[in-house]
Amino acid sequence: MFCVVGERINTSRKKVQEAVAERDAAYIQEDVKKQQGAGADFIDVNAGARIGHEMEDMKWLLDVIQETVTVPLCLDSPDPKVLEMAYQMVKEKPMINSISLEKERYAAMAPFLKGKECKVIALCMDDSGMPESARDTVDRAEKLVRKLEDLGVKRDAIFVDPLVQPVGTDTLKAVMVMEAVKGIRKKLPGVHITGGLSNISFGLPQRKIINRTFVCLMMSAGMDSAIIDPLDQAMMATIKTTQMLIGKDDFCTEYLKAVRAGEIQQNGNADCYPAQKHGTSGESCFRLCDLSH
Ligand code: THG
Repeated sequence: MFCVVGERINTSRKKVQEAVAERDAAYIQEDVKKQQGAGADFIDVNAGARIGHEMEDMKWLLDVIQETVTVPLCLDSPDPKVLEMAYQMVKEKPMINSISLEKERYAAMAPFLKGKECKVIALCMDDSGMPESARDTVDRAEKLVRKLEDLGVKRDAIFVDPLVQPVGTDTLKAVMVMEAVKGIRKKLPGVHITGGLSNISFGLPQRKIINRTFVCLMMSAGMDSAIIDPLDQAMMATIKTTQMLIGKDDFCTEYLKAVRAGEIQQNGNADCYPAQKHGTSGESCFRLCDLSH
């Protein structure tokens, strides 16, 4: 089954940052209810953007979220102390986001992961930075999985993140990460592959089209999880449809279920089309479309 990690509770998003600063619990609770309803398997929680407040912001968010939803959480922080605190607070077994090959981070995270049963995202990042080739990414993934298995983490609990880089800065970046996913799938059977997808479109216009198309390609390469906005219905529809097309939806059951629930509509899920055709809604979209005339 494809694993959707809902990305919306992140203080790098302006509205979330404001809600956290003002301790507006209702805003956060409304959001996570919607993410759970839309089919998020995990909800990512990242409180990193208000420098100096991460610990208290994370605590507050975890309390507020767990009052409302039961979906397990993906604890997103580079700080092992924040992760340890958060781990103690969660009611459901979480996903830890993340560990990497960076020496300091790895050394601090290793004792934390020992003996715990949670899922963990393993970033293909080391002290030299982002991977520079598909081969480099796969080598890093192999190293990470070997080290995590030595700590006692089960392969099925490891979610490798090959790190998506913008195609706008180097047109081969998408091909590179797809080749990396294929390599990881081949060399490390049984591991999960995830990642934030929206980086691919950074700096380019009409980003959602790029992100949706990219998710198909990545799933076809072997990605089986993604950190995305589950309220983006077109993205969710694309993921379900792709699962079917790559042979992972027996009897097309999940696809048909989503169609019956009104979640997959061939025109209704696109952002621009209905507003342009009927001119009834979507003001910003309308303006963009007008520019081309
Ligand atoms: N890998 C892992 N974890 C991650 C990432 C990753 N966590 C954070 C990030 N990347 C994924 N999460 C988000 C959350 C929100 C947004 C994008 C990625 C987002 N971005 C808006 C945009 O791009 O246009 C701008 C923010 C806003 O709305 O103000 O919403 O790669 N393991």
